[in-house]
Amino acid sequence: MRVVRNLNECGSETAFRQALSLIREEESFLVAAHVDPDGDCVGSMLAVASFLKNIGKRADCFIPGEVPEKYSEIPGMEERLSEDQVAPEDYDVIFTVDVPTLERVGNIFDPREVKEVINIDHHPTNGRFGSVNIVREDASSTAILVYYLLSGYGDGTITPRIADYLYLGVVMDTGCFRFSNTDAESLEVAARLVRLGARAPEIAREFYHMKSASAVKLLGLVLNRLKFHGEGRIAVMELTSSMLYECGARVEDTEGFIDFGTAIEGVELVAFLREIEPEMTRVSLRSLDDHDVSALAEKYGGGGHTNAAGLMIGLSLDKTEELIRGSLREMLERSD
Ligand SMILES: [Mn+2]
Repeated sequence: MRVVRNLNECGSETAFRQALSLIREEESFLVAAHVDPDGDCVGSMLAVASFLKNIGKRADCFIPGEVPEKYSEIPGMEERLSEDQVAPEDYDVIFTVDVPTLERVGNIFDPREVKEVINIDHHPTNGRFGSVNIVREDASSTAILVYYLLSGYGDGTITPRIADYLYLGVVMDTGCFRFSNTDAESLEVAARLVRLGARAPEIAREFYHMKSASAVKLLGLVLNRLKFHGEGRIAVMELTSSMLYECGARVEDTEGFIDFGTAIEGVELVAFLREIEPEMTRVSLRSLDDHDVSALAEKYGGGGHTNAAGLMIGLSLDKTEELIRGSLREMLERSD
């Protein structure tokens, strides 16, 4: 049985130690998230920033671009800086949280032109661009790694509010403890966070389960158009711009739709295609078991994890559907 590893056993003892000494020695920190931030990214960012402030440091948060509405109202988010307000070279340390590549953080800084970068992440595609890299691919969420880091600083660093932030990260990245990355470590860290004051049922409902009325209508349309291939082992979902418009829904309302595909008995591979422009389609991929969708995503310039990945293709929705359907069929054939 795998047990929670403590800080020293976390696979990158040196990185944790270096990060902690930077935290002790330096004064000003910029905590940066990735574009289209998810719950893990937002929760990890707010946890780090809130902790730094609690120990008397100067800490600002930065997210490139828009933030989904449900995350924008979390306490702490109102202080985040936008691209035109942020001056990365003014800080002693830049923390990147859940950020695999500099492109994902909007290229707001060049690692050679800033003092220190602490890169804390769990993406297999992480570019190790930091002066300190706390990167563990087998961690279910970045929030878990932040939990270790903050606990390593000393007792009492994780306030109930910080526990909420970190719990949000674990919940969203494990699909409320259902995805294949849900392991003993995730559950044990979650239990510790609940003991430290995280409001488990409220967070699961507010951020994971609850949807707006227009989102549910849109889900109905998407499910209506769901198609199966490969004897029911592949499910393809599609969303056109006009479907969004028809329901008065926003793109962020589609978060979690793809999980309805993986919930279907017999389905092993799911693609969710979203029309961005007439010749631009966003593809989200999910797989069960050993099917590696990150390899497919990387082939087209995307990335992700074995069982969850994404990419953008400069093709129409129909052309993309053809291409992805073919690739998924091949993936099944190879595995048989
Ligand atoms: Mn994450």
